[in-house]
Amino acid sequence: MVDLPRRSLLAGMAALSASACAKINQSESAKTLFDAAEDGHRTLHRALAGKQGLAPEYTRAERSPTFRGNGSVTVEDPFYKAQLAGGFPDWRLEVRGLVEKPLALTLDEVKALPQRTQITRHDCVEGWSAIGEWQGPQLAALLDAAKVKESAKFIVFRCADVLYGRDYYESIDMVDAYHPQTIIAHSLNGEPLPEKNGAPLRMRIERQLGYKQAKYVKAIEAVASFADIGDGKGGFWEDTAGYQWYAGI
Ligand SMILES: Nc1nc2c(c(=O)[nH]1)N[C@H]1C(S)=C(S)[C@@H](COP(=O)(O)O)O[C@H]1N2
Ligand SMILES: [Mo]
Repeated sequence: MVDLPRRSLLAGMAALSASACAKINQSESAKTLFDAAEDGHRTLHRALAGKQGLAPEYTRAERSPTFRGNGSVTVEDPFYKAQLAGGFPDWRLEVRGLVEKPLALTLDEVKALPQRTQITRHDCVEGWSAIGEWQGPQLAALLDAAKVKESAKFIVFRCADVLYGRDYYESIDMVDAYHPQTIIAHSLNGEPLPEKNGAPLRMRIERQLGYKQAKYVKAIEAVASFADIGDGKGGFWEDTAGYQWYAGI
């Protein structure tokens, strides 16, 4: 029952991004239509899944033997490189923006929060999937600790890597930010995250596609709008390739 709408939505999205996306984006009226279609997809997806519906979880036996790296698989920043070599002793995860209590947490502090472990399937628009076991605190715990203000409407993830000359970033709305399966993971299959998969911390937002799963997260920012960030579309691939901001599976 649940699988059927999920598959047809994914197939529909793949068809849309493969064929129509680039052309549709060219005219303003078509752009409005495209946005309306995206809103429609979000509404439909939320209606089908329920506001806090869970993405499927799998057993340990179903985990993929290897979890490939995609997009950036290394980070060039010298501070990052030095930290990676030493186990990230001086790495800080910032929680900032529209919050009453900005935070700068060590990796140990992130690991000391209540943890969630989930075995989920990652779907990349490029046409591959992998099942992995992720562990980390729920994003909600960090947002609650920082006391996010009422005026915040989105959460932006700032990453340490530069891809094709641009800082990678992503953003989600508050429904996904507080979703129980939205975690900031420090481990994959029981081991600290390898560099290729986003060490030391990467997002898991399980009801959305691969490009939303920001790796190398150095800051979590609560904002009222992402119009002034990057090209204003809410993420690296949204800005550079016209990918949909809401990438529900
Ligand atoms: N910071 C950052 N996050 C990123 C990317 C990236 O290049 N940089 N690539 C995205 C894409 S397109 C996918 S499919 C997944 C890949 O995650 P993996 O490398 O762990 O397989 O990370 C996403 N998050
Ligand atoms: Mo991807």
